[in-house]
Amino acid sequence: MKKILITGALGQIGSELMTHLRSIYGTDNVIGTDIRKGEQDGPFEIVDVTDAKRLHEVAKAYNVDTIMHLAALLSAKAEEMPQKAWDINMGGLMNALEVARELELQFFTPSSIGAFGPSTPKNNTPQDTLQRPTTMYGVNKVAGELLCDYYYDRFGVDTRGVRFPGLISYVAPPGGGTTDYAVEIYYEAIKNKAYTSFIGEGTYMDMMYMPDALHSIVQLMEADASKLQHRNAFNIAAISAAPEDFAAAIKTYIPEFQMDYQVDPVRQKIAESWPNSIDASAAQKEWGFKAEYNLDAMTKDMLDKLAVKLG
Ligand code: VAH
Repeated sequence: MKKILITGALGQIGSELMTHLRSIYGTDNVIGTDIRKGEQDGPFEIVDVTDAKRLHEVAKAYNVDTIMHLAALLSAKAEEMPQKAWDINMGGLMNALEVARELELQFFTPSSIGAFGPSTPKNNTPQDTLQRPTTMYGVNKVAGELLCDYYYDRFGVDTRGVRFPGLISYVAPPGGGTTDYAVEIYYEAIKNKAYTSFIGEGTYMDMMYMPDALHSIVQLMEADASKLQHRNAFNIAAISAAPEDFAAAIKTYIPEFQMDYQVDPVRQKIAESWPNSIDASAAQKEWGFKAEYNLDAMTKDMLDKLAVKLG
């Protein structure tokens, strides 16, 4: 992996992954693409992943050896517009896989804890288990996992992926996700010392600080392929927490912080269909995955960084 094209490069993961990869492989070796132009300190192209021809053209023109496909609609947005979500999440994925097959590229795309459903074991969810998600996003993620396995088995494309928990970051805010509350709470803690959570008390989900997510992508992509038994959907995990756990962690730094609840039934239903905690032992065993940040360390870093960012 040394010349990389990222789709969805202006999104929550993409924007930080672009910077992270450029710090490792060099700015000119990481080409960002998205449906709109952002301010860029390196190569950037406008690409809509539903335009197969354009995606192929850009990958070929830059002579990349890797595609990191991040462009997607997240869970809550996908429930608002399920047909469009299918087009983007599945049509875009197929186009990206076809480019990887035709140009013989290494391939990364994330799955999610959203690939599990209400009938999946909720606590310490196993790597290999029942996956009957009840959201369009979850259907997309399970189908995506299977499609990436197929492209490896049938065409030999070196596809790899992880099931991300809810990701928390202070750079590009998420859009349209169920776990977005865990990002918003930090912004509101700095701005107003108060937050109204749209996810209810006692609703546990697995979460992860963005630095751990970025490190896991590079670690997996550079791992010895012969050691990988689960290529496209490694469970990874860091912090199993509910809204009240975030509030308590914030209060240790901002004692006057207050939280109340105004539950959004759509996102609450999605959250309740997902696991409470995830077993990441396969990733630990096959490629040495290890999260560095716990809830307290993430909270301290988020509040420090947002205090500067928000002035
Ligand atoms: C979402 N942040 O909320 C994404 C993620 C596990 C959650 O997939 O849809």
